[in-house]
Amino acid sequence: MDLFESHVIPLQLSPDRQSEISFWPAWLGSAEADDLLATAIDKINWRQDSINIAGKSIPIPRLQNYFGDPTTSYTYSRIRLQAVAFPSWMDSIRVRVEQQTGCCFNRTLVNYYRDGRDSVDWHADDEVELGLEPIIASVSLGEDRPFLLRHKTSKERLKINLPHGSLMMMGPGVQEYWHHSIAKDKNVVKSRVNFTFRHMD
Ligand SMILES: O=C(O)CCC(=O)C(=O)O
Ligand SMILES: [Mn+2]
Repeated sequence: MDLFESHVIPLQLSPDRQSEISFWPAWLGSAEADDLLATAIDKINWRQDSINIAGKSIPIPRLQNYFGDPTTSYTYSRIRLQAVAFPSWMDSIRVRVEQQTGCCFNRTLVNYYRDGRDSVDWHADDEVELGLEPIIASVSLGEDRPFLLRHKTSKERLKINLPHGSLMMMGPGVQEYWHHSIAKDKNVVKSRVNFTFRHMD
């Protein structure tokens, strides 16, 4: 496969430490991205999970599923996701993400934002299972939705548009110092699927 140069967006963690976001805006060609989007929507057994707030079960505003070694699971916001074995079509994307980034990824959380009413609230991918300073790579398909970053203490903000077929990678330390989110947008009527590639021992 062809490897592309990334755009590098420097990200200040603390006064004496910097990290970066690497970004490949047109990582997949549009026909391939179209196919991958259609396959993901059709083939993934989408889960509608709920969180418990004050004794009430509230559905999270997106569908999801989690892939990796099926003897393992991942828990965030008290939602326990038992891993599903990688289907071969997803595993080949995982391998290409590894080749492009030079990092190892063995787990994937996939989110399906059906329209602009779906979102993910401010959070960091900092669960202990992800290890110290996790590196997270993300492939976006479908509708453009801005990826928002907010520094945990200075509240500095950054917005990166993640187009159809793009690859983005958050470097070491980003989860410790920054939160990220996808905001609701009532003007968005089309869907978006996002794969986040992670590594767990
Ligand atoms: O949809 C995205 O781009 C971000 C998803 C995300 O942050 C997550 O699944 O942890
Ligand atoms: Mn995240």
